[in-house]
Amino acid sequence: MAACSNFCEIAGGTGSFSGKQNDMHLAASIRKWLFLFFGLFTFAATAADRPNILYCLADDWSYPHAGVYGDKVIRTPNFDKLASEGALFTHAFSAAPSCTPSRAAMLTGRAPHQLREGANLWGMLPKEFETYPDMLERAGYVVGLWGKGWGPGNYQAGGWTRNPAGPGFANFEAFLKTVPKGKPFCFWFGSHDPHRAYKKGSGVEAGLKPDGVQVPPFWPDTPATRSDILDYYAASERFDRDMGKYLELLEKYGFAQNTIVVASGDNGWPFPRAKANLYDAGTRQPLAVRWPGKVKPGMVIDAFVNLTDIAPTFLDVAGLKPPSNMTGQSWVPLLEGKSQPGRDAVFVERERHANVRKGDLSYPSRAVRNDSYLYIRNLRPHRWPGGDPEKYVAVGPYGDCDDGPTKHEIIDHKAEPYFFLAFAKRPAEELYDLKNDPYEMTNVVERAEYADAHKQMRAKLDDWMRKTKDPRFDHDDDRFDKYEYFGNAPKEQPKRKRVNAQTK
Ligand SMILES: [Ca+2]
Repeated sequence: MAACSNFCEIAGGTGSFSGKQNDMHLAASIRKWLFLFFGLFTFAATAADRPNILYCLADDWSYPHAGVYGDKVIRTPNFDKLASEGALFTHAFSAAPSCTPSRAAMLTGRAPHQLREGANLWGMLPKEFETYPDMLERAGYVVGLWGKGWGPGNYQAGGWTRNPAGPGFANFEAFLKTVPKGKPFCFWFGSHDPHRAYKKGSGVEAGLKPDGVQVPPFWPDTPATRSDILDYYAASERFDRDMGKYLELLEKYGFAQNTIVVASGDNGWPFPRAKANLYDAGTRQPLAVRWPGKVKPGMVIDAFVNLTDIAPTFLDVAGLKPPSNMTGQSWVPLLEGKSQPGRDAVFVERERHANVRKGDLSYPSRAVRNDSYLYIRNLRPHRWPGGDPEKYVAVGPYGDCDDGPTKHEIIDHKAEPYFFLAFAKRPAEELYDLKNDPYEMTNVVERAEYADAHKQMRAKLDDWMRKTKDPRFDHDDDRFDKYEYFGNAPKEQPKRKRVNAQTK
């Protein structure tokens, strides 16, 4: 029989054996064959149902700057709608308060300190670290990117022939037209907003009113600061409007019901004591996920999540098992309303941000944040946290902080306590009691009443650094200071060759 001969070939049978052993072998072969047949059938069924993935990523957008979080000034109707149709996260954090390592962590699902040169801004991502777009592409997804993907940095130096976030397209619609019928897609919308520079007064021009602005108490509350915040808000609103156009295109092409949409920023807002710092203003992120038919509309998820979870989440959504070397964890259980172990704290870190210290030095720090405390360990406390007071290479004095009116309000007038909080040298350890000090302004690490909390948080961080093989767990390991910086070269050094390095 033809069917039998096919079956026998698949089962590996030769027809030359007999008796009990033969029966057993035959039964095992049938099981193997049935497994193969139904296994393939199941895979084919799943493949057809695999959702599309759209990631809308803002650049330097902070929590809680969206209407849905209660901000009374900023207008973010699209993010708010996305959250109301899906899940809103209240405790999402980027892995690092800096574009390149934060994006590298999203793409690889691994903590920046595991990514060698990938831990630094303006570095490179070694090709050995696989990214989720590549893995999804191998599994049959069509992948694409618009705007800022992984970076800034030099992806060619890492061995890549395209941005690690995927191949670039002129726009989302052009990409959608290339997706063959029946194939799932995964797209990365990398907005350049609300990254600086801003047109001064653009917030007021956009109709935003300075009166309602909540100025964090670690900045001077002046008209210049308020105006600077409004300019940042106007740029954030532009991201929201652009995201709205993406959502409209999903509707237009009939993809809205079978696409999971995720929206977040990559690191905190570009202001003093915010971006490039491990305080919440540098790491805490807006995050909403819409997944029709899967996520209950209006869900609010208070569990602690890290954007390192992006890669394992997207793989899980696509029916793939995340590799065991990923430190991130899929959000799918949380999105299904289940609880998940390990969601009571996040770990954040920073290495070299801009090249702003003599000798190309980093300002290495690690931190653990839970509901009660933020504990930060500054591993080279004799260095300037915001960069040297004299310009070295990038931006200007204290150049880890992007240039802007709020920064000038502080450094031009040496305004206290703001200068101290943003730019002065910091102790080796910081501990903030978040219930009593939500803006993280009073370091209580040396107070006797916090001795137990200090000990517990320190042990948590030690455990994480040991478990994830953080090179800085060896206090003398300075490898992150020595990796090449692919941004502008210092004046006293010859210009390095830069290939297609991104500008932002
Ligand atoms: Ca950024």
